[in-house]
Amino acid sequence: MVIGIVGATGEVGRTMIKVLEDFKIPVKKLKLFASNKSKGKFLEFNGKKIKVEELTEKSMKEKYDFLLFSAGKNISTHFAQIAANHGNIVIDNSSAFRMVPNIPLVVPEINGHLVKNYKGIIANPNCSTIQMVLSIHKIHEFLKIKEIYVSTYQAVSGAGHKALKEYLNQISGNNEKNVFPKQIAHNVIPVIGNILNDNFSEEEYKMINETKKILNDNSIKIYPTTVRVPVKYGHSESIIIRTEKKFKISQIKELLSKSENVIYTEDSTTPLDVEGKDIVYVSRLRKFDDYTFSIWNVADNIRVGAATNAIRILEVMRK
Ligand code: 2RA
Repeated sequence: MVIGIVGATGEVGRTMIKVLEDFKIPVKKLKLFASNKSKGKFLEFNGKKIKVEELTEKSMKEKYDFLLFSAGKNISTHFAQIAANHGNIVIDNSSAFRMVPNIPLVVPEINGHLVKNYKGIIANPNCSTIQMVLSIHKIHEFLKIKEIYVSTYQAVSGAGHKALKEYLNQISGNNEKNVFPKQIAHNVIPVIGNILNDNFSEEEYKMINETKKILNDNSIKIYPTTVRVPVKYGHSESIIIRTEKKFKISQIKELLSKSENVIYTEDSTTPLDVEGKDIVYVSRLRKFDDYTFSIWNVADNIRVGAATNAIRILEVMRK
C-alpha cells in the first residue's frame, strides 16, 4: 500500500508512523508531508530514513491507498478535500469534518461498519471522546445510558509538540507561556480550547456532540468539564453514568470485559501505567444506586485517542 501522512512531524504524525510499524501494516511506500518549515527533515520508518516533503496541492492529487491527516483544522479543510476529490481515502484527525452529517465519525470498535466500501473523508474523533465511548458503548447498548457526567484530566501532549516542550521547560524553571493561558507546570487549567459565550469550552462541546454522533443517540445528556493537568501523556476521565435499566455491578464488569480494547482492573490505573499502550484501562468501578455508577478510565491520548484509532480505521477498510 501507498500511505501518506500529513502533519508527519507533529506528536500524532510521528506516532502514526510508530503505530504503522507496531501493527505491521504492509506499507510499500510511505510519503511524509509537513509545512514549509519542517520540510527536509528525515523521519524513520521500518529502519529506513524518509525525507519529509512540503505539503502542496499537487501532492494531494497523487494516488494513495490512504492519507492520514493530523495537521489542524485549516490544513484539513483545504488539502483533505483536494485529496478526496481526487479519489483518495482520507482519515482526518482534525475537528474539520467531525460534525459534517454525511461524513462518518468513527471508532472502529463501535461503528466501523460505516466505513465498509466507503470512499472519501473519514473523521477521527477527539481523543477525550474516543476513550470515553470505548469504555461505555457496550453499557449503552445493553442498559441504555441516559446521562453522562464526565470530568477529564488531560495530558499536555494533547495540545501538541510545542505544548509538551513548554511544559518541560516550565518544569526546569523557564516559565515561558505561549501555548497555555497560564503556567501548566505544578498547576491545573480548567480550560481546553476556546471558552465560548455560554462559558463552555470547545473541548466540552466536542465531547457532547461527538459522543451523540458516534453512539447514534441524540437523547443522551452529557455534562462534561475538561481540564488540563501537568502530565506528559495519558488522559484520565472520571465518569458518572445514569442508566435507563437497573443493573448489577457484575453486569457492568461483564459489559466492560466484552468491550474491545478495554480492560477492567481493580488496580487504580494512572497515566504512567498506560503510556505507549493501545488499550483503555477502566478502574474504580462504584455503584451509587440501581441506576447510577461511576468509573475512572485512562488511555494514551496520542495512541488510543488519535494515531491508533486512525490506523484501526485503516485496518477495517483494508480488510
Ligand atoms: C487536547 N483533546 O487534549 C485535545 C486535542 N487533542 O488538547
